[in-house]
Amino acid sequence: MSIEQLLILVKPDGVKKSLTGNILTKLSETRMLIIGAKTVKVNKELAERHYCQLKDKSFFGELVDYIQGKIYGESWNRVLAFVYQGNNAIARMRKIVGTTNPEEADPMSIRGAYGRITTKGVYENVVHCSSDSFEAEREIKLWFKPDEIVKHIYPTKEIVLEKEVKEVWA
Ligand code: IDP
Ligand code: MG
Repeated sequence: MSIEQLLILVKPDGVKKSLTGNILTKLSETRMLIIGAKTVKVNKELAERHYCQLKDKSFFGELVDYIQGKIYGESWNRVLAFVYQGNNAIARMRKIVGTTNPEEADPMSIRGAYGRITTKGVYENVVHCSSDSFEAEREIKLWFKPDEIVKHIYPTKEIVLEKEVKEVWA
């Protein structure tokens, strides 16, 4: 048994369909800890970096639009991002999340219950779940800063920034 962390995203279709509560309830069956959580408006750069391994696929452009919530309009162009931690977390979460194609996913899984395939052929499968420990580390470091996560399994370092422009409360 090994302690793993992974990235879960409630994708824009999950946010728009108001499925966040159902999804988190289902994921809580694992008794894993949420160690990071936030709402993110996804820009093109983040979308492309998140899905960089799929850049040669025919559906890449539509996938990048999908994770940005482009077809859903201004109120819904966001995702909810979570870092979960637990024993063998990735395999256990993937099981509850279900397989990539929502039509083939176990109907009791999140993707099987709530996903759909659009007429353009995009798998709108409601949630993202890291696929292995290598991807989990890459994705967590892409989406979260160390101070947004309350437990660290990857090393961090301190750097001194000068002339950093930062938005603060006025
Ligand atoms: P995963 O999300 O189960 O890890 P990946 O192969 O990493 O699956 O694909 C990322 C996302 O791209 C999927 O969750 C799904 O939204 C979309 N996708 C994957 N394969 C296809 C496909 O063959 N057609 C349309 N969309 C796909
Ligand atoms: Mg994947």
